[in-house]
Amino acid sequence: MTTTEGPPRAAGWRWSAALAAALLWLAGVVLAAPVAHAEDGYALWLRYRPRPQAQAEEYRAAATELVAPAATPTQRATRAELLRGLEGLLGAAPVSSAAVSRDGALVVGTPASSKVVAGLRRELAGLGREGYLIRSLRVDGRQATVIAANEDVGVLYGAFHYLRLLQTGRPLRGLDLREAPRVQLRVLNHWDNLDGTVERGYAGASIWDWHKLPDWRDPRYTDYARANASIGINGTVLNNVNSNALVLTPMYLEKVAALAEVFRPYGIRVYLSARFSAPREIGGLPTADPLDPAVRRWWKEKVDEIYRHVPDFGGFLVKANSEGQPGPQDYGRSHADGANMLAEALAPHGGVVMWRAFVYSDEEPEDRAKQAYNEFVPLDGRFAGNVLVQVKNGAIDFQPREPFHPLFGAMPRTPLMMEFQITKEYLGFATHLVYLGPLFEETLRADTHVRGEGSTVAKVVDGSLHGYRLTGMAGVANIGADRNWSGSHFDQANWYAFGRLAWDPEASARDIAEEWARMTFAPDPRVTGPVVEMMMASREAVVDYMTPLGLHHLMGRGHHYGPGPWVEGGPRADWTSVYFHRATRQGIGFDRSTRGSDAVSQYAPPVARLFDDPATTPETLLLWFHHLPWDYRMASGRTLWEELVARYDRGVAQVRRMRATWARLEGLVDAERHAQVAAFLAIQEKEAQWWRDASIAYWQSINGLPLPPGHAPPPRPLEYYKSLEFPHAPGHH
Ligand code: BDP
Repeated sequence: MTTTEGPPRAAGWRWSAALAAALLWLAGVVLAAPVAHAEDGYALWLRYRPRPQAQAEEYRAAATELVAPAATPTQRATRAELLRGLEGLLGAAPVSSAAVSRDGALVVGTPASSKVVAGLRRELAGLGREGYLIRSLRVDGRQATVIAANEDVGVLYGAFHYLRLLQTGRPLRGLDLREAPRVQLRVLNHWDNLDGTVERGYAGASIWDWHKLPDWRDPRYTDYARANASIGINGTVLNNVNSNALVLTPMYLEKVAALAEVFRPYGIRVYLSARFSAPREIGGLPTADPLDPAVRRWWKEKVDEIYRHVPDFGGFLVKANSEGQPGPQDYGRSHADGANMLAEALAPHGGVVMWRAFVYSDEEPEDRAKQAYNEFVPLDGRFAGNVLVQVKNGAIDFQPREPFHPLFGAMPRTPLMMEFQITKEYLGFATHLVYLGPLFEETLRADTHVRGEGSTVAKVVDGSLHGYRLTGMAGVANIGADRNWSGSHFDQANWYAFGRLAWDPEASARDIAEEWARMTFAPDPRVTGPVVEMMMASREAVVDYMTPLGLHHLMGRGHHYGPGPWVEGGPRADWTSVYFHRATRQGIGFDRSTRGSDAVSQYAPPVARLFDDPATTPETLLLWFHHLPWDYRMASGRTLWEELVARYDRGVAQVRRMRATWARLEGLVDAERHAQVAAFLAIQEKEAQWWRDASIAYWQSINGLPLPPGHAPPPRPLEYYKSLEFPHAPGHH
């Protein structure tokens, strides 16, 4: 029996062993599957997913207990964030303790809230309200990590930095970090309307549910505040610059107060866009003249009323005498008169005015790029001490590429604030993967030369060049009610990069991308390597397929979706594409040299000289500053026309490469986010091709030139591209 039964038994054993092995393998696959959670993007870069076993153990040993005060709302928010983060990352939260009792204590606080930190008072000097230090040291003979700051909000920022170290897989030993923001006001500008729509918003409706406020405080507001605090953003303008005076009425002020209360523990102040004509619209006055005593009194009382609702109200953002908005010029007064009136009302409460320099007049025959400078430079030194002038990064309007705005460096006696646009109005909306870090960095590192070499825009903005008392940076938000906040997973990186650069305008866009990718996906080089490469190449790609070689403002009329280089006519010349590209049978480009509109002379002489000569103008800005013949010889040896075509094709090819790179990440990135990014990249490729084809078809209709060999002709006639209409494109109301 044994002998006869032997083999089958053995076979049976082998069979079940194989089955068991297969089951084990399957179980392994299932257990090792990267995510059981829904990865819908809601968590942003604060995902706090478990670290691999070995690292989690190392981290746990460095955070065995938490010694953290919980007496104030900010202290409680800090403590809650640390517990939430550590629990997520390490699988278990550290024990809470009133004092250091074991090795691996994490001690957080200010000199007022922590005895340990009180001992660090001297080291905290110079860090201000918001700075912090993170240090490994010994406390009562125990090994500890201390997050210390002068004020609670600094500790909160330090806690987020500490969590970032864990999220990005950095070591926790021998820490000695010291950080303080280089810019004071780091502010989001929401272009949100009271009816719930968002001007230039591509992430759904407004996150502010005005109708249900103040009684319903959506928990999302707290997550919004957490996300902002995690990157150092300390202010938010709730409503559109094209503003509605109703936001200043008591009913809305109660709603504003409710939001301010949610944000306060996170160090975020609330600001409002003020409509200049509010005294007439909601105040019953016959005028809004800033020099009229009744108008001044009205604003003073209004501001006092706002501060009764919101004691730490930040101040006003104002778009005046721009694109039809009311302003002081309606009464023959200057921008300084208007700003100073509001500043006077805000000053006793510590509020500021952020007065926008985005002005240009439809009656003005002058090059639109020159108008803000012409308007504001003569006012330098005439603004009250609590006014900042907020200047867009470039002189036209948030294009894929613009030279830095000539106002930077030109108003040494007026704090100039940077305004970037995070929402991608002119860069493909939410579906195009375009990382804006390189665009922001390019502007901030540009050298104005106003005080010799090294007078970068960053040094203007952080106040170090001219000794500004106030400093600020604003970002037009890309946040909406979409589950993933920004309309696409990768657009979250632009919110992130804005915050990090506002904190440190000299930070590197690549480092920020790396940090974001580690937190948002995983600190795994197989993922972050390709992701960062995609991100870093993406901005140049969009420039190439939309507006290469310094071309600008060629997007569809009004909504700015898709190509529209043929746009002409209508209410005003400087809202058309032909105004900006000036293409003829002979040549293309806007002559802003000394022989043309002379916009170059608004820059400091070394920069002006560079931009005045096509031979020394960077090719990336060539057609911004020069009108050149189609056969102009480029550095590559190609003619301008050949180069233009090559750039369009290079842009499309880059998007194809991004798609291929992303496809290879399947399985390394959770399926949910992978699928959406893949689908969006397919849209981007289709639209990049559309941009290229439509643009080339149009230029050929003007210059009559054949395509250089090796470049495919547009598949459709120009008339087809011109016939496309998008009456309900998002963001345009
Ligand atoms: C442009 C937008 C417009 C804004 C304006 C502004 O197209 O919707 O109102 O800028 O910044 O980019 O005021």
